[in-house]
Amino acid sequence: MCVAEFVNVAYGKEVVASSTCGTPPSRYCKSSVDSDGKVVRNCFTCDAEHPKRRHPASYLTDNNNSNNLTCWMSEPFVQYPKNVTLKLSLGKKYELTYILLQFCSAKPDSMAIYKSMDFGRSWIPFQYYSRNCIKMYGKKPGVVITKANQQEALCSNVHSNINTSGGTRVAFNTLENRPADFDNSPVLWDWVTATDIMFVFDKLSTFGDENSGEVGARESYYYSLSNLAVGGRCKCNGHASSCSKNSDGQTVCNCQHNTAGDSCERCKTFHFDIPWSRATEQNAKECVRCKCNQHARKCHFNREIYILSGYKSGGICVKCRHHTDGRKCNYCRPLYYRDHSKPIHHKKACKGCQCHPVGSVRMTCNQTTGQCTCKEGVTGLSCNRCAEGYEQTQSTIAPCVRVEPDADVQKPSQGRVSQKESGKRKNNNKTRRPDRLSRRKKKRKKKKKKNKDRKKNGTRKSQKGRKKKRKNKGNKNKVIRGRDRKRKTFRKNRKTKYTAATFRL
Ligand SMILES: [Ca+2]
Repeated sequence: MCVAEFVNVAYGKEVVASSTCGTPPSRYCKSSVDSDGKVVRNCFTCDAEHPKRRHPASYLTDNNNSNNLTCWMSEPFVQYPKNVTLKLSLGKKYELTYILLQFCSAKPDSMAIYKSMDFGRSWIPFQYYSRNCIKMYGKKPGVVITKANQQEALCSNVHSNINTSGGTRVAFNTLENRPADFDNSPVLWDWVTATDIMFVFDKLSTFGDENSGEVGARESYYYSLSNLAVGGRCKCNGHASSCSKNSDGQTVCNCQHNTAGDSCERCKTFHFDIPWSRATEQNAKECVRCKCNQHARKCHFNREIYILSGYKSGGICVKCRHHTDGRKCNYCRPLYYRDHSKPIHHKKACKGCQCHPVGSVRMTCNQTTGQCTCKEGVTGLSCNRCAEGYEQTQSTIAPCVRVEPDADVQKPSQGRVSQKESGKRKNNNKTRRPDRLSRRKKKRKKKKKKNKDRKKNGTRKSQKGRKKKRKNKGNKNKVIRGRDRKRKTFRKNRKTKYTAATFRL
C-alpha cells in the first residue's frame, strides 16, 4: 500500500468569497466589553485598493504567521437569512482528515461545512455548528453515529457562543465520532473524499445590540478569518505515494500497481484479469495483466467468469490474432489446429487444417491433432487417400469404395479401359462396370455417325448457331464465377488435386 504525503491542501489555493469588504471602502469596528461592562468600539476602514487596509480572500490560504495575521473579512452585517459563503476548490479528489478555521472575528452563531465529490456539481453536508442546531439545521446535537448513519453530518453546539471563551478556532475532524475500521470501510472512504469544500456562514453572533441604532453597532458584526487549513492526502486509493501536475496543470496521482486514472481509481489498459480494488495495509491489490498469450492487445473484465474461476481470473481477451480464439487466445479457431512444435504464444501456434475437399466430410479438423473427419473408406491426417481394402472412384461423394470380393474376376475388361483412359482416369477404372463402359462407347459411336450424316446431308449447325451456343456457354461461366467465386475455386482445387493424383491409393 502506498500513501501520499499528508499536506495542507488549502495552502496557496484560491478561495472564492461571496462577500468581501472594501469595494467600495467600508467601515468596520471591533467591540469589546470593558471592566465596567460597557461596550467599547474601535473602528477602521476596509479598502480593497489600499495595501494595508484590504482583506481579500487570498489572506485565507496565505502563509499563516501568528506575528502578522492577515485576515479575510466579509462586508459588515450580512445577517441571517442572508449568508456568506467561501468556496475552496481542491482540483482533484483528496481524503481529508481535518478542516481548521481560524477566526479574526467572533465565531459565527451558525455555520455549515459542505463538501463536493464532483467538482461542485452537488454538495453534501459535512458538519454543522450552531447555537440552535434544531432551529437552524433541523439537526439534533449529539447524535450518535452507528454503522447505519456513517455519512450523516452532525451538528455541534459547543463552539458557537460569542460569550463563551472557546477561542477563535473551529476544528472539524472528519472521522471523529465515526468509529469503524477505516481500511475496510468503503463508506468512510467516501465520507472523507472531497474535490471542493464550501463554508456557509449563516448567522452572525451578536451581543444583541444590532438593532439599538448605536453608531458602529452593526459595523461590529462581520465574518473574518485569518486562516483556512485543510489537512489531507491526495486520494490515490493506496496505489500512489505522490501526486504531481500533469501537462494540463491538473494534479494527478503517480499511479503504481498497474492502476490508472487521476486517483488510481481503475486498472490500466490490458490489466483487467481481476477487479480493481483499493489497496490495504496488508495487500497492494495490484491490477493483473490479462493472459492473452501475446495474441491480443485488448481485454475486459467479466465478473461471472471471475466468480466461476474461483476469484482468480476474469479477463476476456478481445480480438485474438494469429488464428487463435478463446478468452485467453489459448486455442485455435475453427479451420485451424494447434501446432505443438511451437509454444502457444508463437505467431504460428495455430496451423490451417489441410482437409482434402474430396476425402473430408468437412473442412474443420481436430483442433489438437489436425485430424480431418474422413469420409467412409478414406484415411490420412488430411483424408487424402483410400484406406486399406478400399479403392478410389471418380465419385466425390464416395471417393473410396470397398474392394468387392469378385473384383479380380472382372479385372481383364477393367484393365483394357484403364489403358484407354490413361492418365486422368488412372487407377479409377477398376471399379467401373464393363456394361456401363460399353454403353458410353456405343454413345460415342452414335454421335460420330450422326456428325458424319450431318456432313453428308449438309445439315450441320450453321456457323452463327454454333457461335451463339458458345457465347451462352461463356455467359453461364461468367455468372457462376460472379455468384460464387469460392465455390469455383473449391471445384478447381478439387479438380487439380484430384487430377494431380494427390488423392490416390
Ligand atoms: Ca492569513
